[in-house]
Amino acid sequence: MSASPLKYRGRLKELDPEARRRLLERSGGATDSRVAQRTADILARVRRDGDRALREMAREFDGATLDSLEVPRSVCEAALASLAPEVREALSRAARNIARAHAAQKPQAIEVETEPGILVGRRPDPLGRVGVYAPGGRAVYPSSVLMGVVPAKVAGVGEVIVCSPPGPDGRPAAGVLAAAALAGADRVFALGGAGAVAALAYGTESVPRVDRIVGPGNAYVAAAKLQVVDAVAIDAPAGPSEILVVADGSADPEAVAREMLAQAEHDPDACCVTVAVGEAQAEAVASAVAKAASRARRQEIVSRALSERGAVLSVDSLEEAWPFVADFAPEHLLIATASPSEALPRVRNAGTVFVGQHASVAYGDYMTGANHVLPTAGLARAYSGLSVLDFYRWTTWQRVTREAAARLSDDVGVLADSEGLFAHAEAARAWRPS
Ligand code: HSO
Ligand code: ZN
Repeated sequence: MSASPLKYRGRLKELDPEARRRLLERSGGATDSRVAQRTADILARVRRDGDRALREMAREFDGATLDSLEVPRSVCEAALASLAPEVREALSRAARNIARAHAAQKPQAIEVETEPGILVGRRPDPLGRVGVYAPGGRAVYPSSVLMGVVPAKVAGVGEVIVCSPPGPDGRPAAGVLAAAALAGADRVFALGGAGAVAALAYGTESVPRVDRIVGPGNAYVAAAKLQVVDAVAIDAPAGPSEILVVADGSADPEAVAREMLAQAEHDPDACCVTVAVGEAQAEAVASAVAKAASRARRQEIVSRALSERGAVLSVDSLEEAWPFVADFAPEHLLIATASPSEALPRVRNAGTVFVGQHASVAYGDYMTGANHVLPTAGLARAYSGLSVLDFYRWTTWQRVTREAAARLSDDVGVLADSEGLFAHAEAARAWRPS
């Protein structure tokens, strides 16, 4: 039998504080001070030199000489046309399901009467222009382009711009271009890294500034997003992939192992953990993981992820698992128990939940219609996954009848006086009953 590829194997209760900290305090490296400094330099360069800086950076970082920063629509259409037919059809099916799920989540305008004659309302207005970032390199995922562009289009965003780093040929990956065309992106730019974020945040001669930037990226992209929040809205910071599986005795250890491997293959910094009821089941999962890891196609990435942060921990009962789920706040939670729907209400702080062992995370990554751009590093405590709501801002209002104004005047005058704001008091009292 092969040696355990896992960093931690034991009882959850007996996990030492250092190990627990390592599992719970994950981060994507965006706040690393060297990354932050280099990112700040890039942002300043793009602000100062605009397109010229972007061209220089394409040469420096991507080895690409760009004639034009923008990729013509015809090139994206051609990329879509030359996809293998089965890939194009599967991608279309994914886009359709994402559109359906997100259309059903569109927000509504509301108005409530807080007192007779006082009406407070709000209305969702689609953003004018958004940028969807799509990484290059190891994480070229056309599926992620759909996850950003389709909900934005469903929300009615005026203009959706995709940015993705060019290869040496000066163009982003063909799959990214194809997905952009399929999802209906309005414009595509061959721009990557912190430079792309700067261009979207501040605008350059050829890149228009946007109102919000979404989509995952490497540590530099994440750092850049955090540094431009005074100019533009961003999505939840997202780092390396994560999965937490909660398994009872009914789970097939091999199915659990497959799910661990599927997230581990994303990134050597991925964090993959199973909490299993009973030592015997934990042992069965650990050995299934070892077996699966030994024949993983993306061997190096998988082994590094599992040996740095992989864990299979046992609990005495399911009850013991839920507080750990809430503390861990995983990007993906898979509930592999006999009654997974009963467990769902017990879940706090998960980016997205897969209910039942056959609900493979891969289905959600590609096809169910749920969004796979999700908070990581425990941020699921407060942030939600990308949704149609990210593509609106709210306009609020208050309507006040003449009679209601008269009834507000005295109390508002009192509060304004008490804050020493006398012009406020005068404005309020002007509509006193005469
Ligand atoms: N699991 C990844 C998303 C993804 N999976 C893209 C396959 N392609 C992060 O949530
Ligand atoms: Zn995935």
